[in-house]
Amino acid sequence: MLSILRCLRSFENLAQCIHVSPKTQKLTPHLYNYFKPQNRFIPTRFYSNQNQKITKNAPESLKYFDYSHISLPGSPIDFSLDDFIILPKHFTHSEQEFLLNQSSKKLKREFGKQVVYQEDHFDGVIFGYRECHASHWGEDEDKVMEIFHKKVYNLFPEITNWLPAHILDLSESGGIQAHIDHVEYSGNIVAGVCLSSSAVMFLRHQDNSQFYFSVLLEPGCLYIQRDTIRYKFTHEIPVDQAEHMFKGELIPKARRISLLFRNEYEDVHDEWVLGKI
Ligand SMILES: O=C(O)CCC(=O)C(=O)O
Repeated sequence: MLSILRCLRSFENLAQCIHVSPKTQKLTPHLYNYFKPQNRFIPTRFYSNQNQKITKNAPESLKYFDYSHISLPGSPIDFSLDDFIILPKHFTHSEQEFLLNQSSKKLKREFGKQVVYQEDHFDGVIFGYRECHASHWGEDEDKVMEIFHKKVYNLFPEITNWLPAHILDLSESGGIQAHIDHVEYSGNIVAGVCLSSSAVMFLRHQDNSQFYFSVLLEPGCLYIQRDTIRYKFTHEIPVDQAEHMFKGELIPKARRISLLFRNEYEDVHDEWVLGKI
């Protein structure tokens, strides 16, 4: 399974799979539900986008977004910034510690006691990392699943078909180059639990890399890429410490563990992505 994900991850390989014609693209009824205010499954106070209704809590969440490169004249308009969501401090300190501990144990069972990072992914997307799928969590499985349900799965009542969680351990010198997760490997949601250190993630429009926004992902946050951002924007975490600038501040880079949650691929996503309907 991992090798499938790996070989499909490269952005170059994806280029021909993710052609979306802005003229023909429409939201399927299924996906459209996410955009209807009454069906939003995350409280609106967490949203931030260009046409947002700012609620009293918005400045707190806006702290984590830098939109200064996203409103250029002539920029593409085939997306919604609502489709990248950050829930800061979503996990308590004890939940973070517990998940970190469980992830380290799982990585140890998978790779042995010695921590050896792979220098680069064979497709050249990830550097200085270890990763594995985690469908089983050993003796504390029930507690892990309880947290996943409470803090991740329950935010998406319509989704029942989750792939196994994926653990990514990036070393201090590691990073992830710009890519879009393979569109036929998983569905329209990619949710990430951030543990142990902060990172700056850049999201660039697939047709114009100068057209981007960045987000500050602090430990304890949950972030969600969905629909237009998941399909039309690449995401990256720079290898180079100097590039971890967020709103003029250098964010120190350290070892970081993330847990990634993806729903299964369905034809309905495919139709939307390929602009068939
Ligand atoms: O670690 C993260 O938050 C991002 C991981 C990622 O880009 C990926 O697994 O495709």
